[in-house]
Amino acid sequence: MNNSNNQKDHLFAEKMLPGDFVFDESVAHVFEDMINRSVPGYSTIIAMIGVLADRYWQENTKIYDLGCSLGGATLAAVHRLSQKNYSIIAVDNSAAMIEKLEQKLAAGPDGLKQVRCRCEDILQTEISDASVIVLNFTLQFIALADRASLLERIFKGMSPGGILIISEKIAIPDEKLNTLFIEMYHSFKENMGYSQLEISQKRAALEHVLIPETIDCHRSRLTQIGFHSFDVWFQCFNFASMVAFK
Ligand code: GEK
Repeated sequence: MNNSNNQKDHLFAEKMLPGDFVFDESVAHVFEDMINRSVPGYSTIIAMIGVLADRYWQENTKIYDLGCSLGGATLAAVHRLSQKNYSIIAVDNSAAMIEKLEQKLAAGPDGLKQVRCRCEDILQTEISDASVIVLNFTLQFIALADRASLLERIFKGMSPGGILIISEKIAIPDEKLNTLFIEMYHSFKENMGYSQLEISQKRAALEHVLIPETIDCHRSRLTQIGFHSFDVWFQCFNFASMVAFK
C-alpha cells in the first residue's frame, strides 16, 4: 500500500551535532523513503515475508510483527492472507510509528481490522499461539544482553511448525570482506541519492544503537534455544534475512 504522506528523507543532510539515532516523529515522517533507500533489498524482503506468512500461518494462531514501524511486513502479510481468518499483532515502542500505522489501518479496507497495534517494548510483549513471528530489522536495536531471552520467549510462544523471520544488518567475520561489504553498501546509498555527509552522520548516529552480529552468532543462539532448519534466504552486502523453525 502506498502512503501518500511518504516524505523524502533529508534528516542527516545538514551538518549536525553528534547524537544517537531515535525513532521519533521526524523519522516516522520520512520512514518509508528512508528504509527503502537505506536497506538493500527491503522491498524484496517485505514481499517475501508476505509469502512466508501465507505459507506458514496456521488456523487459530497469531502473526507477530515485532518492531513493525509503519507496518511494511504486516501489510505484506495482510495482502497475501486476504481471505483468511488471521490475526496480526503489530508492536513498536515508537509512539510516532504506531500513531501513523493506526491512521493507515483506519483509512484502509476492512481486512486491516484483523491487525492490532501495540505501542510497547517488545521485551514486554506477551507472545502466545504464534505461527509466524517477524523481526524485520528490529533485533539489531535490542541490547545484546536481552537478545537471547527475547528469542527464548518467542520460541516458547510459538506453535510447532511455526516460522521466525529475522532480518538484520550483519557483521562479516572476515575483516577484508567486512570492509568491502560496508564500502559497497555506502556506494549503494550514494546511488540512492544520499550524500557522503548524510551517510557518515547517519552511520555515527547509529553506531551505539544498531549492533550487528554475525550469521554464525544468530545461527548458534537460535539453535541453542531449540529452533531448527536455520538458514539465510536473502543477503545483499552486509544485510541478511534469515528463517528458523520451531
Ligand atoms: C519494517 N520492521 O518496515 N520495542 C519495540 N520496538 C522497537 C524496539 C523495542 N525494544 N526497539 C526498536 N524498535 C520494520 C522496520 S525499523 C528498522 C523496523 C530500521 C522499533 C523502532 O521503533 C523501529 O520502528 C523499528 O524497531 C526498527 O519492516 O529503521 O532500520
